[in-house]
Amino acid sequence: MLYDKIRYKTIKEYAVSDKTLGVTVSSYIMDLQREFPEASGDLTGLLNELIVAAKTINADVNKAGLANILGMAGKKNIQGEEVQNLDEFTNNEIKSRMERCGYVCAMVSEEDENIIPVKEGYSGKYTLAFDPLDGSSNIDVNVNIGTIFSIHRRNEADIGAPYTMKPGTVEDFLQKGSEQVAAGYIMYGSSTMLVFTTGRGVNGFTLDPSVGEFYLSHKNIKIPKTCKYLSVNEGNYRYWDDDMKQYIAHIKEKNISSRYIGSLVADFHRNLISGGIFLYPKDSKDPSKKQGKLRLLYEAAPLAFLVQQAGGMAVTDDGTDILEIKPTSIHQRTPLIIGNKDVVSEAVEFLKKMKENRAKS
Ligand code: FDP
Repeated sequence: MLYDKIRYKTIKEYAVSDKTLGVTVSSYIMDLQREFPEASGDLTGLLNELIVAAKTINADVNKAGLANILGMAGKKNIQGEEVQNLDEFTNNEIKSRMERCGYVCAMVSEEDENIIPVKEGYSGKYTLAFDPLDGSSNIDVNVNIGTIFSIHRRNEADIGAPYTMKPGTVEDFLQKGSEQVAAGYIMYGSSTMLVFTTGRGVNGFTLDPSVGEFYLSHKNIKIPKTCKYLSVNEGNYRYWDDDMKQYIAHIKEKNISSRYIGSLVADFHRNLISGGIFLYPKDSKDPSKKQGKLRLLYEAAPLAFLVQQAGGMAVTDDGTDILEIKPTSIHQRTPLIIGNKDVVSEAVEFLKKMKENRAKS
């Protein structure tokens, strides 16, 4: 009894106690589950499986240079991009771990054209969409890369008893970002971090490689009020529309520094911790990517959920809330403006005014 009282502190108690340092991610997730006595434990199980995958991927990423797994795998993915060996490693690691965990009904990965079925008899009540290795153009140059994930409950009508549920369908994935039950990323960098939300704030956990465990290191992350950084690929300037060109010129007049890594997870993480705005607008560079480069399901929506929980905001370049977009296909792309709420709102206002002025003239 005494043990129970000491061990099973509520999240609220953790939040006011400095003893949170040293809390492992699995114990944190179990405590979250205890706040929902009716919970089946499936989400806990799913997150724990993902964490194991993350640790394995981390090990692969760390020894990439030694194990000769850098470089191209010699084929293109469905987005027409070169697939790198590490992309394949990470994609296979997540797929093989999740396909028989019993918690997901199907998966969507950036690297697979169609939805990925799970093993027969293992269909569960969640969907998992993921980008196994985001920022892959940075792999060979030892710059931060990451895994992004987004979890929804599958369509309610298909949730049944364990081991009897039907396979997942594309429809299960065509849900708004606002309906995510959990989302986050693992960033492989100078230290490896897991940052995630289940809709009760954002917390960051840092991997202690000597122990092989993620510990709570960034409690209840809130994006700072001051927007320190502007992150955008200005190499695309000539492909932007005039409104976007003018907005970027406008924001550069402010007290802001430019930072662009070219790994979404790393750019997002820096801005989440230090304050900033990240933009990937639509451009005319590639006619097949009319809606920008980033994908809604496993890039924009999970990061939008995180930023919203951290007090920020994510929209498209016409001001649509990313979390309110109902996808029409699993690899849908979207323009993305994400970061400090005030600055993102101001960007929306600016772009709206430009459009109105153009309509008038
Ligand atoms: P990458 O192509 O290297 O995988 O969507 C993928 C992504 O990287 C993001 O991580 C990153 O923010 C963006 O594309 C970088 O694109 P640009 O090189 O066009 O700036």
